[in-house]
Amino acid sequence: MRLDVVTIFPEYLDPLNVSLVGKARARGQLNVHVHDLRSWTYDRHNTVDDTPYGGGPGMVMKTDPWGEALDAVLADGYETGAHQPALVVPTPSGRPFNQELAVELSERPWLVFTPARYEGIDRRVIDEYATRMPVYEVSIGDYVLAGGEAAVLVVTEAVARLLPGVLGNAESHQDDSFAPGAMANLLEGPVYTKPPQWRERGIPDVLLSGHHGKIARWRRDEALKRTAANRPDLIERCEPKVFDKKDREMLSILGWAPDPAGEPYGRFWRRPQGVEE
Ligand code: JD8
Repeated sequence: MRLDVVTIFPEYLDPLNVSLVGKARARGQLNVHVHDLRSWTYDRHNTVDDTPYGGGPGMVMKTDPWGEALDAVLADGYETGAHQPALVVPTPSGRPFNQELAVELSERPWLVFTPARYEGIDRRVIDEYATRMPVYEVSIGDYVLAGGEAAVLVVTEAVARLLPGVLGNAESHQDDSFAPGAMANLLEGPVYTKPPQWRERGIPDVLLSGHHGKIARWRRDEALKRTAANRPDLIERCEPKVFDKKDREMLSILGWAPDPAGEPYGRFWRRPQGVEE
């Protein structure tokens, strides 16, 4: 996979030289090019922004630097054998980035990221390149950042770890939480390692029992507890058939029951406080 990033803060992307993405680059599994947008400005101040038509706060990123940058990046990619580019535009108004979208992006041969600053990029730039390639406008969460570079780091890591051979055998993404189609989309439970005692704190006995069935059950129960507490929406979204008898027992303890109005195993719903089953 080839990744291009056009930004006014190229140094913001330095983390792409280390850890999982850095190793993938070193192995040739990922080909990353970071470009300074100001390389395509020709005035004394290397201007990339201007006041918004229609007035309003802030500044808008100008068409010409982006158009020249993207044309140059695309030409270089094609010349070196890259194909089927897709534009990835981080924006708070974009499609929520999730594991399903990470999988979709990981299956593409070439991603061109356009992290903006200010109030964003003149819309005509996106509209222009949407005539030539798929455009993914993505948001990494319901909060406002000052620009799109952090989103590029997030999306790149989530995508890179899905590329064949990037994760070692011991780190498979097959059982990821949030993996599309996962049997039950639950959050990860707690993890422990040596030493067995730390500041008067020990390890749950079951994890030291060597009983794999009991360990698996304990881990599942802990995942259910954590998901019920932090992301009840993920439980409501699960097909009830993904929960076995023991899951249902734990869900009932946690205040969940199959929807009495629906099919015998309709979507789970939470019993209102104080209502016994
Ligand atoms: C790109 C400029 C700042 C946004 C005026 C604040 C993503 N989940 C996310 N939150 N924020 C962004 C994001 C913010 C950006 C840009 C992404 C470019 N800004 C602007 C509009 C309001 N300022 C994001 N992914």
